[in-house]
Amino acid sequence: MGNEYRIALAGNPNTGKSTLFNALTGLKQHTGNWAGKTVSLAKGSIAFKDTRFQLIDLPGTYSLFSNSKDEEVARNYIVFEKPDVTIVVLDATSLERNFNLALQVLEMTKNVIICINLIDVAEEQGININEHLLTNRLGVPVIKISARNKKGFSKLLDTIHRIVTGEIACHPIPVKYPQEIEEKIEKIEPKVREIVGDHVSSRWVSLRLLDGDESLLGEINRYLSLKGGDVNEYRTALQ
Ligand SMILES: Nc1nc2c(ncn2[C@@H]2O[C@H](COP(=O)(O)OP(=O)(O)OP(=O)(O)O)[C@@H](O)[C@H]2O)c(=O)[nH]1
Ligand SMILES: [Mg+2]
Repeated sequence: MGNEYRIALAGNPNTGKSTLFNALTGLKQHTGNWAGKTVSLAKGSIAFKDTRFQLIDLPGTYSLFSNSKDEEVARNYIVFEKPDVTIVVLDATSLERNFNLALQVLEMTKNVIICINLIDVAEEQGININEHLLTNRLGVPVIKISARNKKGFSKLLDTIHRIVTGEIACHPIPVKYPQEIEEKIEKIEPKVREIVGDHVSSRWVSLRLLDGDESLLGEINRYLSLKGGDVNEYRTALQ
């Protein structure tokens, strides 16, 4: 058996992350029809072809800033623990709302799969989703599943496998901001890149610096000091 790859499950509350996690790992994470059930990181392992995937069930969040402990836990895992693949689980019946978080994840990390769950409910409601069009628009694989009915799993597992083995590459589209913000990013980003290198997305850090996210700065400091860097250089870069 070869490497074990870490695969994180992110998404809004109640989109079926734990249902998917349980179905794939055979474990019994708490699930139910209310938000906020998963509060800490659950981990479970599965074998697929010549590899193992360790799945990490993250708390459900509506965004990935520093608004709550759950958001920090999910964000820190994606940005600093750097899973090999992050699966964003979306509710097929509320795609517009769910895409907000998906786009945030696409800014943070490259290897992303957009997993559109509850496709059974969407089909009942006559909602048609063109996953090929979405894949082309987003630059990462988009896969429709029903976690409860175990539909779409082989395609999902196969896609994870193809990403970790380098058979397919993800090129997430950058979210474009108004010109005023883009100009600021352009100014800050090269300096940020000098400090973070490839450890963390420099565009994402630049955006958070523009937000004035102090709690994130503390986290980055901790992370970089482990890697031998210093966050005070960020503050200088901002001036
Ligand atoms: N019909 C249908 N229901 C589903 C599907 N997947 C999950 N559900 C239901 O959706 C509800 C929420 O599922 P969970 O797995 O607990 O959702 P979660 O994303 O882990 O929620 P949090 O931990 O609160 O973030 C449960 O009642 C599941 O049975 C699906 O594919 N189809
Ligand atoms: Mg859950």
